[in-house]
Order: sequence, then C-alpha cells, then structure tokens
Amino acid sequence: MLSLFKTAAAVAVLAGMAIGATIPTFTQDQVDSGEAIRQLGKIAYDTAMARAEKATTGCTKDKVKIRKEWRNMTMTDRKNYQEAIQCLMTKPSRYGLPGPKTLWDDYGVLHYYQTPYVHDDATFLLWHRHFNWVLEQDIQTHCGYNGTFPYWEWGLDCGKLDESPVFDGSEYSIGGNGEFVKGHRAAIGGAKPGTGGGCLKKGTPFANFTVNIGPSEAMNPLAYNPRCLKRDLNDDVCRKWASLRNATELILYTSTVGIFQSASQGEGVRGDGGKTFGTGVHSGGHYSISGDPGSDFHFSALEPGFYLHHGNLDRLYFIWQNLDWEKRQTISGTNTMYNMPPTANAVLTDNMGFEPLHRNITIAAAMDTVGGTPLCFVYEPW
Ligand SMILES: *[C@@H]1O[C@H](CO)[C@@H](O)[C@H](O)[C@H]1NC(C)=O
Ligand SMILES: *[C@@H]1O[C@H](CO)[C@@H](O)[C@H](O)[C@H]1NC(C)=O
Ligand SMILES: *[C@@H]1O[C@H](CO)[C@@H](O)[C@H](O)[C@H]1NC(C)=O
Ligand SMILES: *[C@@H]1O[C@H](CO)[C@@H](O)[C@H](O)[C@H]1NC(C)=O
Ligand SMILES: *[C@@H]1O[C@H](CO)[C@@H](O)[C@H](O)[C@H]1NC(C)=O
Ligand SMILES: [Cu+2]
Repeated sequence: MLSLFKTAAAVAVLAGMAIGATIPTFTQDQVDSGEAIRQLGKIAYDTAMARAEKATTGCTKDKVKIRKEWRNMTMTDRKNYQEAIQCLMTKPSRYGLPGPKTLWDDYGVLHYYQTPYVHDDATFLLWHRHFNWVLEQDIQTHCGYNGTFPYWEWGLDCGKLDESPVFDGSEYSIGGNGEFVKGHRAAIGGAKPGTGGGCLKKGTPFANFTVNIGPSEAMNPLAYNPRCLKRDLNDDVCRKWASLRNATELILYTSTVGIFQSASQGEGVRGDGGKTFGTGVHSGGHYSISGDPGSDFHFSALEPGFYLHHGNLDRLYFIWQNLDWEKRQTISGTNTMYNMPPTANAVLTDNMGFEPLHRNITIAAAMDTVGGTPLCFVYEPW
C-alpha cells in the first residue's frame, strides 16, 4: 500500500512541476524494475543528442561519444578497458612525490587534495563529471583505449553483486570480490556486513594490483604504503540505497540542483512530497563495493570501480538535467565541504582544479556533456 501511495504522489508532484520534458506516468513496478529510469534515460539521451545535432562546431553529432552500461559494452571493450586501467598502473606518476608511483596513483593524489572542495558543495557533481573525463583521456593517450567509456547501474546487480558482470572476476570484469574475512565489519546505516573484506580473489583482474598510498587516517596519507586492494561487496547496502527505485526516485523527487546533490549525498534533505533519501545513492554505490580503498573518502578513486560508480551518478545527473534542460544548468552552494570554512557562493566562472592531470576548467565548462568545452558524450540507457 505504501508503495502505491508513493507512486500516486510522484505523479501528482510531476504534474505540478511543469518540467521541460513530458514525463510518462510510471507504475511502481516500472520504477522498481528499472523500466522507468530506462525511459527517462532515453528522453535525456534524445534531448542531449538534439543539441549536438544543432551544433556546427565543437561537439557535433558525429563526434558524440556514447557511454554505455558495462553489460552493454562489447566483450572486447570490457577487456580492453580493464587492461587500459592496469596499463595506467605501469606509467610513471606526474607528481614527483615519494609516495605515489604511477599515473593511476595520481588519481588518488588529486582526489585527496581536492576532497575538501569537491564534496557536499557546489562542485560535487561537475568536478566528478570532469574527473571521469580526464581518466578517459588518460586511458586513450597513455594506453591506447579508444573504446566505450562505461557506467555501472548498481540496481541491476543489488542482491547478486558477486555475479555482476562488473565484479564476477572474469577477464571481462574489473576483478572479483575480496576473499571472505570473518569478524565484525561495520557497514553504513546499520546494513548487514559485506561478503568479502580481504584482498581480491587470486587470478581475477587487479588481484595483483598494489595500492600505494593512503589510507586517510594514516599519519602521512600520501606516504608510500603498499598493500593489496580489498573489496567487501555488500548486497544489503545496494538494496537499501542504490536500487533502481532509489536511483529513479532521486531523479523524480528533486526539483532543484541543491536538493538533487544533497539527496544524492545523504545530507538529510527532503525532496518533493517529503521524500527522504537515507544515506543517498552516492554512498550507496560506494559502499556496495567497499573495502580498501573503496570505502576511503579520500582514496576511493584508487578503486577501479570508482569510475563506473561515478559514471552512473553522473548519468543520473545527466538524466535529471536533460529532463528540464533550460532550467537545470545552475549550481548551488559554496566551494567548501558543508561550507566549512565558510566561502562565497560558487559562480559558474569559478575554477575547478585538475592539475597536474589535466588543465583546470571552469564550472560552466562541465555543465553540458555535449557542450564541447571539452565534453562531448551522452549516456545510453541500458
Ligand atoms: C582505436 O583502436 C583500434 C583498435 O586498437 C584501432 O584499430 C583504431 O585505429 C583506433 N582508432 C583511433 C581513432 O585511434
Ligand atoms: C597484473 O598481471 C597482469 C598479468 O600478468 C599484467 O599484465 C599486469 O600488468 C599486472 N598488473 C599490475 C598492476 O602489476
Ligand atoms: C531504496 O529502494 C528500496 C527498494 O528497492 C527501498 O526498500 C528503500 O526504502 C529505498 N531507500 C530509500 C532511502 O528510499
Ligand atoms: C588550478 O586549480 C588549482 C586548484 O584550484 C589551483 O591551485 C591552481 O593555481 C590552478 N591553476 C591555474 C593555472 O589556474
Ligand atoms: C543492454 O544489455 C541488456 C542485457 O544484456 C539487453 O537486454 C539490452 O537490450 C541492452 N541494451 C542496449 C541498449 O543495447
Ligand atoms: Cu569524490
């Protein structure tokens, strides 16, 4: 009964919202099965593509790269992507610091430095959008990968993460679960513990990968601290905060970017119709993977799954934006996490920092995935 009530509320709210695109009326079954978000994804895809079709320079239609859900990529692309990430782990770091050794480590360093400025504030969504794009450039430039860039729709796998094509441990995955480790491991929000906890199972991609820096709580987090990559796949977290319903409701019940970004990060805001969001899909996706560095606030960028996870978060934002494109190119908040220390409200001309991985860009430059400054991609629904 509760779920039926929620559907009715969603329809009423949307009818009153005068949103740019015409959104179909969904049943609870369509929301829960993913049919709703698939349809919303198609509307967003068409809306963004229409902009590229009109462009005569920059991001024209023939240049748009189509990002796909992992299972919709060819087997060749899945393997090549996985190998390209491993390849970054063999290229030298650009920082010239003693701890980080590889180009891959650089992603952990940049994310570590930027953490207080790009979470729970105005640039969260757009900084992470561009961070993924920078990785895409690096795997092309340094490792020859010119295939499809992936996202991972968490909700397709909640309840069977071990069997997910992303984490099944095959050469077409980004490695398996960690070895099962007994003992207490707290999960967020009182969820049941995960099913791994140890180093990645031998013989799976990334099982031989060494995490070189971190963790956050270390005396010197950037010091050399080699250890294995650990995972702790957690189906309960996935079901509670990263399900297809959770992702869909984030889009349907948030009418401003301030609420969308806070809701996605579990900041306790309420959405349309009084909707609450728990820990939010951002934590939901991260802690579905968990482990070290997967659950480390600063160093999670050294978990290969980070980019598939943030790809999906960016896709939800892409869908949300394109459902009302004219009105959804604004930002909300300041340039510091929870506005501590207090800073001025961010403006579109503010700089986002990516050096030395890539040149900095303005917030405005990342607003449109087909804006061509430099972004030029869309997310295909699965
Ligand atoms: C992309 O990669 C394929 C396979 O390695 C190669 O044949 C092709 O020339 C590449 N395309 C570009 C534009 O680099
Ligand atoms: C892991 O092992 C594979 C296969 O031997 C190798 O190609 C790859 O470079 C190794 N990766 C790392 C990060 O050492
Ligand atoms: C997430 O979705 C599940 C159903 O898939 C639901 O049980 C749970 O309450 C939702 N969480 C939130 C915070 O809405
Ligand atoms: C790039 O951004 C970083 C971080 O905001 C800043 O420290 C640096 O000065 C910027 N570089 C340029 C060339 O603007
Ligand atoms: C994506 O893959 C799923 C499952 O394999 C398939 O049902 C679906 O048709 C594919 N979607 C696209 C757009 O190729
Ligand atoms: Cu982050």
